[in-house]
Amino acid sequence: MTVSDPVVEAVVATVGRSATEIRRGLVGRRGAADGENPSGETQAEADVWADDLLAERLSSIDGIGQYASEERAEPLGCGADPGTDSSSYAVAVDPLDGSSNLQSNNAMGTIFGVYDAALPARGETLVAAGYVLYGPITTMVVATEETVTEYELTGGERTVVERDLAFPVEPTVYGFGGRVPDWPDDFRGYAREIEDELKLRYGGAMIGDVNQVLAYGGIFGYPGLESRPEGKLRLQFEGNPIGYVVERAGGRSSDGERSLLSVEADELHQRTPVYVGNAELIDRLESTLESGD
Ligand code: P6P
Repeated sequence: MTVSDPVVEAVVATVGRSATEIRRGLVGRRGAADGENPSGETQAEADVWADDLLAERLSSIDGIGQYASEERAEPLGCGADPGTDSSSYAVAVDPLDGSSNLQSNNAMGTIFGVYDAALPARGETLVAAGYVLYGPITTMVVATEETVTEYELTGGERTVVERDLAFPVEPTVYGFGGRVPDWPDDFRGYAREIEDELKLRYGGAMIGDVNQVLAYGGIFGYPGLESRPEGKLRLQFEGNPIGYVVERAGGRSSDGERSLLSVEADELHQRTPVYVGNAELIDRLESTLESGD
């Protein structure tokens, strides 16, 4: 099933085709590269390689005016300025989300967001977003204005496995990042409630954890920490795309106060607390953090 917007379809098809190659290319690229990404994190060889591969292919799509990624300090200009020319979008990518899981051979992902605005941009300007999950099976979830679709990827082709993907009504699992002693008291109180209600599922790569929440219902969060109130995850490359997917599937996203898609975007690599899940759980979280209980 293709996406109606031809530029978005070209992005989705390119990411889907590249995912098979990226998965194969992880072998032999598990070591640390020489540099750090703009967030100051050590890069894996696979981070740099996947970013170069996606940059070359996505920036050559007619209608893509900017390519930006977690691995690059600045966006790559590649055509008409996004947001001004109606047919020009910006694509923001986390080429390998959770690449620290390479060492332990655990799930990882590729995240993309298609913005109808120059980057950095608010999530409300997204026209599509999605992610690839490198699990036992390589799957891709794509959200557009119309719907949310899950595909299985084999040999560069994508096969629909679920149309109109919707959040399960009953929440089952939760996963919260950061160290417990580093959680602010109000979040820790909320986490204790959730621990009594749901099952822990935390794998260290946001895409693996978010996909479990989308499959089983529940909540994923990487909170603002005492040591780092802005949290760890990046708004442009992780928070916005995942917030868009979750909200299109009938869930909610939040930075603790508001939808992630409403958060002002001031810097390309700005971090934000990220919470996504069943609406009731997110509503409860925001009430708790607001009251500071
Ligand atoms: P921690 C991976 O490095 C990542 O950016 C997300 O994919 C993941 O949710 C988080 O960081 C894991 O962080 O502190 O648990 O290693």
